[in-house]
Amino acid sequence: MNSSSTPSIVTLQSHILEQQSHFPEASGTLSWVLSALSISAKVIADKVRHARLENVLGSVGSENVQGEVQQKLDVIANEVLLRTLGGREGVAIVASEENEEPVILRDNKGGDRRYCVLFDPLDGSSNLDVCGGVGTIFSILAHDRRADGAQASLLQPGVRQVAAGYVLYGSSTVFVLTLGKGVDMFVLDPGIGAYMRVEQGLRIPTQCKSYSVNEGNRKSFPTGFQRYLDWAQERDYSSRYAGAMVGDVHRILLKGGVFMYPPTRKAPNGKLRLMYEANPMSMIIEQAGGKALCAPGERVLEVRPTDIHQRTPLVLGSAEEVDHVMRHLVEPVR
Ligand code: P6P
Repeated sequence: MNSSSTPSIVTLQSHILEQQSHFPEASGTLSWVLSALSISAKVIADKVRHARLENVLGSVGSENVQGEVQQKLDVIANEVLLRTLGGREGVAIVASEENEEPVILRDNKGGDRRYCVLFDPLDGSSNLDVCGGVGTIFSILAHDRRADGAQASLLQPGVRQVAAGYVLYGSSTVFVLTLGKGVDMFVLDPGIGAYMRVEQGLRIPTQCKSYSVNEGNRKSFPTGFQRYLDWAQERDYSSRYAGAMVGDVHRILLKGGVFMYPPTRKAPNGKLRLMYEANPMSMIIEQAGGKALCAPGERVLEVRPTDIHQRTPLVLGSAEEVDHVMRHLVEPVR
């Protein structure tokens, strides 16, 4: 095999520097922020893999700002991210699912561009005790120095994200990233401690007869969703639901299909958080050629946020599959 056909070895770090080289005016600040996320994910992956051995499974006996029981690893993963991002000059503010208020790391002095990083440190952590897939989801916004306080700088619509991605701690540790010019996928090689690029310019299949939703809530879904489920089941759609968004969405990114968290009686605005779950995942899916809507004709990424922990209904995945859902939401299908 001659050298031109031998695939090059590209790590996440070299990929980030390669992308930075396309922006001559770039100072490298964003690259350093992404590097902190990469290191955090390695540390979290190690702690997830050793959780049962080091007896850090289970809950801490308290609830987070969402009123959800905090797992011990939620707190540990949150601390890892706060500490690594805190060490990066380019990070002005961080906001986490686990913290009620944003953490202001640096004031507005200094000329360099800075960033806001929002994250769900360990999404789906209730799966940990049963060795299910869990993940970290992150969203990066340019810090708005003119904004009046942290909340104002954070409350930007998803279309303003400069980068977004997730890490899936599953049968392997997968890092999926978009910088606004397509989606790239990396797998951690634990032997050398580096994320190796395995896919560049990922495209989501345009259709796949598979949906992902918690059907236990079916009776409290708006009737349009119930009509869609009847329609899909009459056409032999398969159902896949892991109860952890990162694993469910990753499967759809690679295989196609549609993921939904509709409004329910318990969560009338949907359960998923806009700023650090729906927005980053929607950017990934749209960058891969899919769709992400919160209602017919309403892109998730265009929602103007009013609170960093606000929730949203969500339908995302293959363009054709999202269309099938939306068609049933707007009118009864004859
Ligand atoms: P339910 C995990 O708690 C999470 O935030 C997402 O990862 C997941 O998609 C959803 O909630 C699962 O919620 O109500 O189906 O258990």
